[in-house]
Amino acid sequence: MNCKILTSALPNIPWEERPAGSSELMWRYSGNPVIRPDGIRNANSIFNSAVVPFGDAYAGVFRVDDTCRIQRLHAGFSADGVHWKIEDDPIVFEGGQVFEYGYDPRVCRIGDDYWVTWCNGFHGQPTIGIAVTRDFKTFTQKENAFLPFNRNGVLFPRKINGKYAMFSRPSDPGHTPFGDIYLSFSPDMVHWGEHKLVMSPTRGWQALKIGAGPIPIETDRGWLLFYHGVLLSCNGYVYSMGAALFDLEEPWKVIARTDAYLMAPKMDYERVGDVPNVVFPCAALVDGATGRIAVYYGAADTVTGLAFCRAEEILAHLLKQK
Ligand code: BMA
Repeated sequence: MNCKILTSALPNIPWEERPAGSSELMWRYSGNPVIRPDGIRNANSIFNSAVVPFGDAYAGVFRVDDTCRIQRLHAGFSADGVHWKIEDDPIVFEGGQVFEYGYDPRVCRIGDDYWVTWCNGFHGQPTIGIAVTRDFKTFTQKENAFLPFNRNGVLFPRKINGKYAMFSRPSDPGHTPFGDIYLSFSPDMVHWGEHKLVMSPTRGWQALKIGAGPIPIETDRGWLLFYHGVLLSCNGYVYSMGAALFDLEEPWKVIARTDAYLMAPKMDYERVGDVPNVVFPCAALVDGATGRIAVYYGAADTVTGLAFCRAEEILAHLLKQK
């Protein structure tokens, strides 16, 4: 399929070709999991984390649950996107905002700024925290985007019709047995409004709730989003991954979405861990020149895995489903 990925080239993207004999649209890195808690001081687990190109290397913000089992955010750096040095100490945000715990970060580059959004503990309740950095050393926390309860705040990498845009997933204070993806706009990253319902749960792997994953990828066919969907089994929640495509200028309009998942818990490290049966994507690297995509996902709330796909194949698959 002929399509254009409207992002920069990233020749040193971590990459492995689809294994011989496989017809999967998304395949796992053979060296998974790429990030484990071993060797990071006081780390119980590292998962549901976000990485971006930074200079000619990579940087990221990582969810590290510590040995008190409090969710913290740590910065990390990598030359190749596979081998990571995660800081031993959590990020200490400047800006004087409330930060009681932080989890499931996303990082979005807009101009020279790297915006971090995450599920922020605000007087005991989850909502969407926002901070900005230019060097992954000093982070300035801004006002929360929304009132509690909310999770999975995911920014768009450019303004749309002159405004910042963010997906989010209104929730409850607990483990939220429901959830739709909404879209909100802001002129200044402080005041958010013009809320729109984007997508709701449907059936099977995405019957219970859904939430946006990595930063949407701009293509000439629309915004490509990887997202998680959840089903409730007799043993609890199962988190899988799908993709959807949205209108470029009115991104609350769904062009297509996957009915079958792209990836579901299958490997031992996805099935066994602190929360079993979870693949939870939070970041994607994209090589705009070739359409290669590397998705980072939390596995069983314990470690972080890497999976690969090609944009033109995912777009062709989505457009066939229309
Ligand atoms: C996220 C977080 C986690 C949870 C997970 C599955 O939304 O709430 O704490 O276990 O989903 O990875």
